[in-house]
Amino acid sequence: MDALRRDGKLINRNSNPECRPGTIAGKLPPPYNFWKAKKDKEGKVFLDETTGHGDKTSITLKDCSNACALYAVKDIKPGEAYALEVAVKGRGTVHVSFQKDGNWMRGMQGVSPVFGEADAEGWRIARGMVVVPPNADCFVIKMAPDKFSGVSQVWFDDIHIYRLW
Ligand SMILES: [Ca+2]
Repeated sequence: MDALRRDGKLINRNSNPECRPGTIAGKLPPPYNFWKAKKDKEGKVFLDETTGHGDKTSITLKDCSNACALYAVKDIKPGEAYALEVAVKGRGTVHVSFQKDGNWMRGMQGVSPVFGEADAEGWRIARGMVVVPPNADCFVIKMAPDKFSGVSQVWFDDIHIYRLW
């Protein structure tokens, strides 16, 4: 993927892959969003301006029992393929699910990216490929702590989506 990026053959779809701050301090900047269960009273999802993958900003989830950060990739067509890269620090998970007209497509196979080795600061790169199934018009990247790890905080950064074809 690095070679394709150098050659300019990858078209980045994300307007804010580095998670630069938005206009409201601490809130997730566009195009990011989050979901949190009502019973998850302790959990916090916010922009961390002290930690990042090569910079000082990332999305973090702290003390979350049932929450995830979200990035919806819209205006996609069936048959298109996308490469996905996310830097993850801590025991975080990355999943992709599809939508049609704003509704989740049930029974649709999600995509779980594969993680590389951790760097000196504990960041791992998750990489995956998404092929848009029939009828889907949006896919949503869900970033969350691994529920079974007991981890208290995870970070996500450098969220790249590249159109392959
Ligand atoms: Ca960053």
